[in-house]
Amino acid sequence: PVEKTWWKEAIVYQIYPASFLDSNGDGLGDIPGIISKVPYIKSLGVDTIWLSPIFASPQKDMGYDVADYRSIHAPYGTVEDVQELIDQLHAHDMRILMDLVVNHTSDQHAWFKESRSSKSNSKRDWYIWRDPKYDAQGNRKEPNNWKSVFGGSAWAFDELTGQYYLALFLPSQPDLNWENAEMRKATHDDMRFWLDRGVDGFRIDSMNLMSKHPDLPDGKILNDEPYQSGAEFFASGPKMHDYIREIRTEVFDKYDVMTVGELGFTKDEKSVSEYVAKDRHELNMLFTGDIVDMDFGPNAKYERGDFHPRKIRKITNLWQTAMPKFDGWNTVYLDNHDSGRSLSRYASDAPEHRSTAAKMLATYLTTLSGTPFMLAGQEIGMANLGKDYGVDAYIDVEGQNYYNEILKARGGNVSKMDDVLRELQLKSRDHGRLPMQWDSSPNAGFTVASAKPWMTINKDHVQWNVASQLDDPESIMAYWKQMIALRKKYSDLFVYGPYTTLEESETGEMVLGYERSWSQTDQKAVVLLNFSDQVQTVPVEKYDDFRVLVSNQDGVDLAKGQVELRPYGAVVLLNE
Ligand code: TEU
Repeated sequence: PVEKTWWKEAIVYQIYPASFLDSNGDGLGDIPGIISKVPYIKSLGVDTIWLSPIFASPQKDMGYDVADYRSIHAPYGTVEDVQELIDQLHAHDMRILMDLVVNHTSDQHAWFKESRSSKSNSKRDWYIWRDPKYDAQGNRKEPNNWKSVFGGSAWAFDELTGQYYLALFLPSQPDLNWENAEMRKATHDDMRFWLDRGVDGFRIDSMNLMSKHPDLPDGKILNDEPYQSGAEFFASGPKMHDYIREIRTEVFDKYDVMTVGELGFTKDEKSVSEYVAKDRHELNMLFTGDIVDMDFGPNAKYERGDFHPRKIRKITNLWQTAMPKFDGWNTVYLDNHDSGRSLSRYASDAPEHRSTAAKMLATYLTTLSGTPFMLAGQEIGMANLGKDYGVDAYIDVEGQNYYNEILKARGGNVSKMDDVLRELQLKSRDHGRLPMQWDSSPNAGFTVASAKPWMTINKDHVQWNVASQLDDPESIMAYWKQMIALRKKYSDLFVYGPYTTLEESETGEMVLGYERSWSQTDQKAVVLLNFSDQVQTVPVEKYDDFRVLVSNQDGVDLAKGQVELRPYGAVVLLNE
């Protein structure tokens, strides 16, 4: 039987610090703002928060460019404020995960400033420096053809010493050289700094990019563009597992921590198992990126690639059935700060469907095996910016870089950019970072009305906000609370119980259906989720001794031998 632990039963609420609550009227969220909402978060039934980076940073990538891991970005607060947050959470019997960003730092980090200062500096080798190459005409070229995740070359040239450094994200986010033992030790110390202050674990950013192939070979040529992915040589490299095991023995094993690795590029079952199989003693769980990539294009995120329920069926089945094979564990999630809202991408934010659809997705997130992660605002059905927002509303560097690259290729003709705007409207990282909608007042209660919020407040907050849902038993929030409570009440079944898929032939292609069971008590639940805007009929004769445990629609009558799922309907049946 599966071993039971607190981190398997946790329900995690992701907070994007800039966007949660501004307590001092500067237009940016902050730590005191979060502290003031601990009772609110607790009231949802959530027991753990994951805080995106709050550390000292020039904010070129919203804090994922850390300049000092032991101090706090001043507008967010101080180390003392964070201590207060940790203590408040613990006093409420809750836990906190921090974002551990150690694949790279900011170029403003003291380590990089030293490293860059001269070839003989003692920290030179803490980052990845290489000599230029030259083509036949004598033009300077990058050491290899790898492409940055945010576009362009993954190498930045530094005039001072005439070498390139590797930066897989922005040029201002140089990659650390994990081959260097002293550097590794320094990151271990930084981790201890926070664990000693009571932090309960980490979400590890870009976790599997820490080990690169030592020769840094050219990436496979996939198209005629100047830079190629190269991920086959920088994702899950040869020493990756050594580094994780070292972190475990040096740091994590000395605390009772929860560890969640962000896994990019690596998708196959065997490689994934090597991070989370129980007998490997590496990480507790992962974010496999596939679930947030379901509408990405064939070559790039912002190419068109439409969502179909078949995709979520396939990915859900894959990981739900894979993990038990190697006694591994996983996350269950649909949203984070790196994409559009799942409601707008995989379901519907159209006014007539929005509430039902948000509840349907909540049903998915709370009835699967794994540790659920929700993004703040999901509990009230926050959605993407609407179609009436133009390209100016999109301020994130990833989307902007892509837009500008295509615009340039099309000769700067803005009138030809509708297709790219369409993709930003779905998938831009800005949507996941929209300020929290607390009430219907001019700045949504996120900040005072006189302040200028750091980013657009979705005008739909007038209707979709916390205040309007708090006391409404029919609200999305009430449904979330109910689902979280049910997950806790039936934790054997929903957290630990084996998962069996219902075949497409049984449910139809637009409905995701699965069973959860717990043999010790003979309990069984059946979950039916309609991922379409049409009525779907699913036969349920074989569940004749079941009752409706919960649904986002009324009038479900099992006596008919079938369930008529309304658009985005969700029904959970239980044999009890
Ligand atoms: O993301 C890692 C990553 O691979 C991203 O490219 C992600 O897949 C992409 O943004 C999806 O559109 C992490 C953080 O979550 C992200 O916010 C940071 O920008 C990135 O690392 C660099 O630290």
